[in-house]
Amino acid sequence: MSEQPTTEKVEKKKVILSAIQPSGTITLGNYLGALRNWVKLQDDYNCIFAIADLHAITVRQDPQKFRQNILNAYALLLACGIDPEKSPVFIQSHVHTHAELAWLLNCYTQFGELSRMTQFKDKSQKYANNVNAGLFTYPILMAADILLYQADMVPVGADQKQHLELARNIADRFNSIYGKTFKSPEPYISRSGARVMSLQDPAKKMSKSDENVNSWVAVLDKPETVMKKFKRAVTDSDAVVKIGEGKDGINNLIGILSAVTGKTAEEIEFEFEGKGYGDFKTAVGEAVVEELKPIQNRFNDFINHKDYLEEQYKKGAEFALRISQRTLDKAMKKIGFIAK
Ligand code: ATP
Ligand code: LTN
Repeated sequence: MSEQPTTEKVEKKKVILSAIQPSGTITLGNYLGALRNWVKLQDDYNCIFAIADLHAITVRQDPQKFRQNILNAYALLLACGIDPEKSPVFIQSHVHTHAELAWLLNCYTQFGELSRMTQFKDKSQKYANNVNAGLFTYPILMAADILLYQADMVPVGADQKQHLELARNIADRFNSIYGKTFKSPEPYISRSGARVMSLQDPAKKMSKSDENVNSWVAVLDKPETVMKKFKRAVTDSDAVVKIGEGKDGINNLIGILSAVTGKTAEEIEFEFEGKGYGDFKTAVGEAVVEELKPIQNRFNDFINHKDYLEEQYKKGAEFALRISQRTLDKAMKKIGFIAK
């Protein structure tokens, strides 16, 4: 006899959605601030992940490199431990509802709100010759990504907090006009690795689109490259391995070592008491190399199985479309569009 459902309400797992742009090669910052946490969340939540390729064209991309970066990002997610059978992984441009909802939400977002986004301010300075409208409306597309899946939580690095607050404001505004349509998402920012800084300018976050290759470590960098980049990392003239004001470079390296080894900052300070920056940088480099080695091996395996990747991103897109279409239809109906 089949089991009777109990009167107890079956606890439904919360929905988690997150995405990463294939705007370059994925960095240690992306890994420690985002990807590594995604992997841990897979058992306890209904996770869905995306490669945000539509977001990436807010900055000019070379077509050939872009295509490669999209596929590499996909393979890297799996290599980090995302299981696409458990947590669908799709490519944003394969799911048309994203661009459609983004248009609708454009009309429920204020110019002033977008003007306050620090990422826009940073990027419009950095790409002063291409301050396109997409760079400005970028957070609206991100809000669409999230709201389409009625996500409860969005695991991201600390730099994305402002965008998430905007997504919540857009959801709340729409809901207050039309009644409950979208779930208001919560940010999920893990403490360790939330903000990895540039190795060359530790006042700035490590960013994969930084032209200075020494400023970031890529998850796929060869061991000797990783070691070289850490050895060149900007520090200070103090020669004391200790967290402190005006010691952004050392603070960052301690943060990285702590995120990778699980040791606390105090333990690290104690371990390196009386030792120079040379030894310390070598230790950070070696720990990062060890962390990345198994990921790189799995990546090489996945990237050589293009059929498998294709099968997974097609399945991911079908799944994503099914869920997201429901939300899009609901929102359009509420606004007053005539159903097809
Ligand atoms: P870009 O340089 O193109 O702006 P990015 O390196 O900032 O890209 P995104 O694709 O925008 O990376 O972000 C992917 C995820 O990685 C996000 O959750 C983001 O918060 C996180 N992330 C990005 N940079 C860092 C960093 N330096 N430290 C911690 N987390 C980060
Ligand atoms: N802008 C994001 C990438 C991104 C994203 C999303 C993150 C695009 N869509 C939806 C979380 C949820 C970033 O991390 N820079």
